[in-house]
Amino acid sequence: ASFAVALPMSAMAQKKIVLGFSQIGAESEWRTANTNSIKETAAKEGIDLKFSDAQQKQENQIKALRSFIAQKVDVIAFAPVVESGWDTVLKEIKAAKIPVILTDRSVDSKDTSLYVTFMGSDFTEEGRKAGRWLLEKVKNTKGDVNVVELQGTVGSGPAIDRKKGFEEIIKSEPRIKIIRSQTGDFTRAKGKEVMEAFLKAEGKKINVLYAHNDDMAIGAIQAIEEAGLKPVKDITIISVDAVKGAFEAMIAGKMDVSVECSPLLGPQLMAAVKDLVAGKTLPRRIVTQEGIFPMEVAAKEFPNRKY
Ligand code: GYE
Repeated sequence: ASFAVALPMSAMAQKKIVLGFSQIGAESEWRTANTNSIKETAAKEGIDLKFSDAQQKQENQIKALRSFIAQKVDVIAFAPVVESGWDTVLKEIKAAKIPVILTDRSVDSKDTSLYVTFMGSDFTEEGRKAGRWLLEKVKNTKGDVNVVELQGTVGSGPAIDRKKGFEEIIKSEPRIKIIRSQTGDFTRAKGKEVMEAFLKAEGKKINVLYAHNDDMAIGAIQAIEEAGLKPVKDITIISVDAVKGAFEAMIAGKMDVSVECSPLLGPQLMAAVKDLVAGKTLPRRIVTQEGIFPMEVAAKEFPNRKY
Protein backbone atom coordinates (compact mmCIF):
# COMPACT_ATOMS: atom_id res chain seq x y z
CA ALA A 1 0.00 0.00 0.00
CA SER A 2 2.87 2.36 0.68
CA PHE A 3 3.95 1.99 -2.96
CA ALA A 4 0.59 3.19 -4.13
CA VAL A 5 1.23 6.54 -2.46
CA ALA A 6 4.93 6.80 -3.21
CA LEU A 7 4.68 6.20 -6.97
CA PRO A 8 2.37 9.00 -8.06
CA MET A 9 4.19 11.46 -5.81
CA SER A 10 7.60 10.71 -7.24
CA ALA A 11 6.09 10.73 -10.70
CA MET A 12 4.76 14.21 -10.00
CA ALA A 13 8.09 15.44 -8.67
CA GLN A 14 9.72 14.15 -11.82
CA LYS A 15 7.38 15.86 -14.22
CA LYS A 16 9.88 17.90 -16.16
CA ILE A 17 9.22 21.25 -17.76
CA VAL A 18 9.28 20.82 -21.53
CA LEU A 19 11.00 23.66 -23.45
CA GLY A 20 10.95 23.86 -27.24
CA PHE A 21 13.93 25.84 -28.54
CA SER A 22 14.44 26.82 -32.16
CA GLN A 23 18.06 27.81 -32.83
CA ILE A 24 19.16 29.78 -35.90
CA GLY A 25 21.95 27.46 -37.02
CA ALA A 26 25.65 26.89 -36.44
CA GLU A 27 27.00 29.78 -38.51
CA SER A 28 29.58 31.12 -36.05
CA GLU A 29 31.69 30.47 -32.97
CA TRP A 30 29.21 32.64 -31.09
CA ARG A 31 26.30 30.44 -32.13
CA THR A 32 28.06 27.23 -31.10
CA ALA A 33 28.81 28.70 -27.66
CA ASN A 34 25.18 29.82 -27.38
CA THR A 35 23.88 26.35 -28.24
CA ASN A 36 26.23 24.71 -25.75
CA SER A 37 25.18 27.13 -23.02
CA ILE A 38 21.49 26.36 -23.62
CA LYS A 39 21.93 22.57 -23.79
CA GLU A 40 24.22 22.40 -20.74
CA THR A 41 22.01 24.57 -18.56
CA ALA A 42 18.83 22.72 -19.54
CA ALA A 43 20.46 19.41 -18.56
CA LYS A 44 21.72 20.87 -15.28
CA GLU A 45 18.34 22.37 -14.40
CA GLY A 46 16.40 19.21 -15.29
CA ILE A 47 14.48 20.85 -18.14
CA ASP A 48 13.40 18.62 -21.01
CA LEU A 49 14.79 20.50 -24.03
CA LYS A 50 13.44 19.92 -27.53
CA PHE A 51 16.19 21.51 -29.61
CA SER A 52 15.88 22.26 -33.31
CA ASP A 53 18.53 23.76 -35.67
CA ALA A 54 17.14 25.84 -38.58
CA GLN A 55 20.31 26.16 -40.67
CA GLN A 56 19.83 29.94 -41.01
CA LYS A 57 16.41 29.52 -42.67
CA GLN A 58 13.26 31.19 -41.35
CA GLU A 59 10.99 28.58 -42.97
CA ASN A 60 12.73 25.86 -40.91
CA GLN A 61 12.22 27.88 -37.75
CA ILE A 62 8.51 28.31 -38.48
CA LYS A 63 8.19 24.54 -39.00
CA ALA A 64 9.95 23.89 -35.70
CA LEU A 65 7.67 26.33 -33.87
CA ARG A 66 4.58 24.61 -35.29
CA SER A 67 5.90 21.23 -34.22
CA PHE A 68 6.37 22.59 -30.67
CA ILE A 69 2.68 23.60 -30.68
CA ALA A 70 1.73 20.08 -31.82
CA GLN A 71 3.88 18.58 -29.04
CA LYS A 72 2.18 20.86 -26.48
CA VAL A 73 5.46 21.99 -24.91
CA ASP A 74 5.24 24.15 -21.76
CA VAL A 75 7.32 27.06 -23.06
CA ILE A 76 8.69 28.03 -26.50
CA ALA A 77 11.93 29.99 -26.89
CA PHE A 78 13.63 30.94 -30.13
CA ALA A 79 16.31 33.13 -31.68
CA PRO A 80 14.61 34.65 -34.75
CA VAL A 81 17.02 34.64 -37.72
CA VAL A 82 15.45 37.83 -39.17
CA GLU A 83 13.16 40.43 -37.58
CA SER A 84 10.14 40.29 -39.92
CA GLY A 85 7.54 37.70 -40.79
CA TRP A 86 6.70 36.08 -37.45
CA ASP A 87 3.19 37.37 -36.71
CA THR A 88 1.22 34.45 -38.13
CA VAL A 89 3.10 31.72 -36.29
CA LEU A 90 3.28 33.80 -33.09
CA LYS A 91 -0.51 34.17 -33.19
CA GLU A 92 -0.85 30.39 -33.55
CA ILE A 93 1.34 29.92 -30.49
CA LYS A 94 -0.68 32.49 -28.54
CA ALA A 95 -3.92 30.69 -29.49
CA ALA A 96 -2.37 27.48 -28.10
CA LYS A 97 -1.64 29.41 -24.86
CA ILE A 98 2.08 28.65 -24.89
CA PRO A 99 4.32 31.48 -23.61
CA VAL A 100 7.15 32.65 -25.90
CA ILE A 101 10.60 33.90 -24.90
CA LEU A 102 12.76 35.58 -27.56
CA THR A 103 16.46 34.97 -27.03
CA ASP A 104 19.42 36.69 -28.70
CA ARG A 105 17.54 38.40 -31.56
CA SER A 106 14.19 40.17 -31.59
CA VAL A 107 11.18 40.46 -33.93
CA ASP A 108 9.50 43.58 -35.35
CA SER A 109 5.92 42.51 -34.50
CA LYS A 110 3.74 45.49 -33.60
CA ASP A 111 1.71 43.32 -31.22
CA THR A 112 4.12 42.87 -28.32
CA SER A 113 1.66 40.62 -26.48
CA LEU A 114 2.85 37.86 -28.83
CA TYR A 115 5.90 37.24 -26.62
CA VAL A 116 6.65 37.52 -22.93
CA THR A 117 10.17 38.91 -23.01
CA PHE A 118 13.22 39.53 -25.20
CA MET A 119 16.48 38.43 -23.65
CA GLY A 120 19.78 39.39 -25.26
CA SER A 121 22.28 42.08 -26.14
CA ASP A 122 21.86 45.71 -27.12
CA PHE A 123 23.25 45.49 -30.67
CA THR A 124 22.93 49.24 -31.34
CA GLU A 125 25.13 49.93 -28.32
CA GLU A 126 27.65 47.38 -29.62
CA GLY A 127 27.80 49.31 -32.91
CA ARG A 128 28.27 52.55 -30.97
CA LYS A 129 31.12 51.02 -28.96
CA ALA A 130 32.85 50.03 -32.20
CA GLY A 131 32.31 53.55 -33.58
CA ARG A 132 33.61 55.25 -30.43
CA TRP A 133 36.73 53.09 -30.50
CA LEU A 134 37.39 54.19 -34.10
CA LEU A 135 36.81 57.88 -33.33
CA GLU A 136 39.36 57.66 -30.54
CA LYS A 137 41.81 55.78 -32.76
CA VAL A 138 41.80 58.41 -35.56
CA LYS A 139 41.44 61.53 -33.45
CA ASN A 140 45.08 62.65 -33.84
CA THR A 141 45.45 61.63 -37.48
CA LYS A 142 44.85 63.45 -40.77
CA GLY A 143 43.21 62.43 -44.03
CA ASP A 144 40.39 60.14 -45.08
CA VAL A 145 39.45 57.09 -43.06
CA ASN A 146 37.96 54.65 -45.57
CA VAL A 147 35.94 51.90 -43.95
CA VAL A 148 34.67 48.68 -45.51
CA GLU A 149 31.86 46.99 -43.65
CA LEU A 150 30.97 43.30 -43.49
CA GLN A 151 27.34 43.11 -42.46
CA GLY A 152 25.67 40.19 -40.74
CA THR A 153 22.68 38.26 -42.12
CA VAL A 154 20.39 40.56 -44.15
CA GLY A 155 17.32 41.55 -42.15
CA SER A 156 18.66 40.27 -38.83
CA GLY A 157 18.53 42.41 -35.69
CA PRO A 158 22.30 42.42 -35.07
CA ALA A 159 23.10 43.40 -38.68
CA ILE A 160 20.58 46.26 -38.72
CA ASP A 161 21.49 47.57 -35.28
CA ARG A 162 25.28 47.17 -35.42
CA LYS A 163 25.26 49.20 -38.63
CA LYS A 164 22.96 51.83 -37.16
CA GLY A 165 24.93 52.28 -33.92
CA PHE A 166 28.27 52.54 -35.74
CA GLU A 167 26.95 55.09 -38.26
CA GLU A 168 25.36 57.16 -35.52
CA ILE A 169 28.79 57.68 -33.90
CA ILE A 170 31.02 58.08 -36.97
CA LYS A 171 28.85 60.74 -38.55
CA SER A 172 30.41 63.27 -36.15
CA GLU A 173 33.73 62.81 -38.03
CA PRO A 174 33.24 63.46 -41.77
CA ARG A 175 36.67 62.02 -42.62
CA ILE A 176 35.32 58.54 -41.76
CA LYS A 177 33.49 57.13 -44.76
CA ILE A 178 31.99 53.70 -45.34
CA ILE A 179 33.13 53.09 -48.92
CA ARG A 180 31.77 49.52 -49.27
CA SER A 181 29.22 47.58 -47.26
CA GLN A 182 27.96 44.08 -47.97
CA THR A 183 26.69 41.03 -46.12
CA GLY A 184 29.01 38.18 -45.19
CA ASP A 185 26.14 36.27 -43.54
CA PHE A 186 28.07 36.02 -40.23
CA THR A 187 30.33 33.21 -41.60
CA ARG A 188 34.10 32.95 -42.10
CA ALA A 189 33.83 31.68 -45.67
CA LYS A 190 31.55 34.52 -46.79
CA GLY A 191 33.59 37.09 -44.84
CA LYS A 192 36.71 36.03 -46.72
CA GLU A 193 34.97 36.00 -50.09
CA VAL A 194 33.46 39.47 -49.71
CA MET A 195 36.72 40.94 -48.36
CA GLU A 196 38.50 39.58 -51.44
CA ALA A 197 36.01 41.49 -53.60
CA PHE A 198 36.48 44.66 -51.50
CA LEU A 199 40.25 44.40 -51.90
CA LYS A 200 39.95 43.88 -55.62
CA ALA A 201 37.74 46.94 -55.99
CA GLU A 202 39.39 49.33 -53.53
CA GLY A 203 42.87 47.89 -52.82
CA LYS A 204 45.08 50.14 -50.70
CA LYS A 205 42.35 52.74 -50.27
CA ILE A 206 40.91 50.61 -47.47
CA ASN A 207 41.98 51.83 -44.02
CA VAL A 208 39.52 50.06 -41.75
CA LEU A 209 37.43 46.89 -41.71
CA TYR A 210 34.31 46.92 -39.53
CA ALA A 211 32.91 43.37 -39.34
CA HIS A 212 29.61 42.64 -37.58
CA ASN A 213 31.11 39.47 -36.07
CA ASP A 214 34.46 37.83 -35.39
CA ASP A 215 34.04 34.93 -37.81
CA MET A 216 33.68 37.29 -40.78
CA ALA A 217 36.64 39.35 -39.50
CA ILE A 218 38.79 36.21 -39.24
CA GLY A 219 37.85 35.19 -42.79
CA ALA A 220 38.64 38.74 -43.96
CA ILE A 221 42.04 38.71 -42.22
CA GLN A 222 42.94 35.69 -44.34
CA ALA A 223 41.93 37.55 -47.49
CA ILE A 224 44.01 40.57 -46.44
CA GLU A 225 47.09 38.45 -45.82
CA GLU A 226 46.64 36.59 -49.09
CA ALA A 227 46.52 39.97 -50.85
CA GLY A 228 49.96 40.72 -49.40
CA LEU A 229 48.71 43.28 -46.87
CA LYS A 230 49.06 43.29 -43.08
CA PRO A 231 45.98 43.34 -40.84
CA VAL A 232 46.26 45.95 -38.03
CA LYS A 233 49.28 47.63 -39.70
CA ASP A 234 47.74 48.30 -43.13
CA ILE A 235 44.07 47.83 -42.27
CA THR A 236 42.57 48.39 -38.83
CA ILE A 237 40.34 45.47 -37.86
CA ILE A 238 37.24 46.16 -35.71
CA SER A 239 34.85 43.36 -34.87
CA VAL A 240 32.05 42.21 -32.57
CA ASP A 241 31.46 39.13 -30.30
CA ALA A 242 34.86 38.72 -28.55
CA VAL A 243 34.91 34.92 -28.98
CA LYS A 244 38.11 32.94 -28.41
CA GLY A 245 39.05 33.13 -32.11
CA ALA A 246 39.12 36.93 -31.83
CA PHE A 247 41.34 36.80 -28.74
CA GLU A 248 43.72 34.49 -30.58
CA ALA A 249 43.80 36.90 -33.53
CA MET A 250 44.43 39.88 -31.20
CA ILE A 251 47.21 38.03 -29.37
CA ALA A 252 48.77 37.25 -32.76
CA GLY A 253 48.60 40.98 -33.57
CA LYS A 254 46.05 40.56 -36.37
CA MET A 255 42.93 42.19 -34.89
CA ASP A 256 42.65 45.57 -33.20
CA VAL A 257 39.51 45.26 -31.13
CA SER A 258 36.40 43.18 -30.51
CA VAL A 259 33.24 44.44 -28.84
CA GLU A 260 31.81 41.86 -26.47
CA CYS A 261 28.50 40.11 -27.17
CA SER A 262 27.89 37.30 -24.72
CA PRO A 263 26.34 34.06 -26.03
CA LEU A 264 26.01 32.56 -22.55
CA LEU A 265 22.25 32.95 -22.36
CA GLY A 266 21.48 29.46 -21.00
CA PRO A 267 21.34 30.32 -17.27
CA GLN A 268 19.11 33.39 -17.78
CA LEU A 269 16.85 31.48 -20.15
CA MET A 270 16.31 28.48 -17.87
CA ALA A 271 15.67 30.77 -14.89
CA ALA A 272 13.07 32.64 -16.94
CA VAL A 273 11.42 29.37 -18.06
CA LYS A 274 11.11 28.21 -14.44
CA ASP A 275 9.73 31.57 -13.34
CA LEU A 276 7.13 31.49 -16.11
CA VAL A 277 5.97 27.99 -15.24
CA ALA A 278 5.79 29.05 -11.57
CA GLY A 279 3.44 31.86 -12.62
CA LYS A 280 5.84 34.75 -12.05
CA THR A 281 5.90 37.88 -14.22
CA LEU A 282 9.07 38.48 -16.24
CA PRO A 283 10.50 41.88 -17.21
CA ARG A 284 9.75 42.71 -20.87
CA ARG A 285 13.44 43.15 -21.68
CA ILE A 286 16.45 41.35 -20.18
CA VAL A 287 19.76 42.92 -21.35
CA THR A 288 23.11 41.11 -21.25
CA GLN A 289 26.01 42.95 -19.56
CA GLU A 290 29.01 43.39 -21.88
CA GLY A 291 32.35 45.16 -22.44
CA ILE A 292 34.91 45.87 -25.17
CA PHE A 293 38.40 44.33 -25.56
CA PRO A 294 41.27 46.05 -27.39
CA MET A 295 44.32 43.96 -28.37
CA GLU A 296 46.48 45.44 -25.57
CA VAL A 297 44.46 43.53 -22.95
CA ALA A 298 43.86 40.33 -24.97
CA ALA A 299 46.65 38.19 -23.51
CA LYS A 300 45.71 39.14 -19.96
CA GLU A 301 41.98 38.53 -20.45
CA PHE A 302 42.28 35.33 -22.48
CA PRO A 303 42.41 32.89 -19.52
CA ASN A 304 39.13 34.34 -18.16
CA ARG A 305 37.19 33.84 -21.37
CA LYS A 306 34.45 31.20 -21.34
CA TYR A 307 33.59 31.24 -25.06
O1 GYE B 1 27.07 38.22 -33.22
C1 GYE B 1 27.03 36.30 -34.63
C2 GYE B 1 26.02 35.24 -34.77
O2 GYE B 1 22.77 37.08 -33.08
C3 GYE B 1 24.28 38.13 -31.62
O3 GYE B 1 24.79 35.89 -34.53
C4 GYE B 1 24.05 37.04 -32.60
C5 GYE B 1 25.01 37.04 -33.76
C6 GYE B 1 26.49 36.98 -33.42
O4 GYE B 1 26.11 34.46 -35.85
O5 GYE B 1 28.32 35.81 -34.49
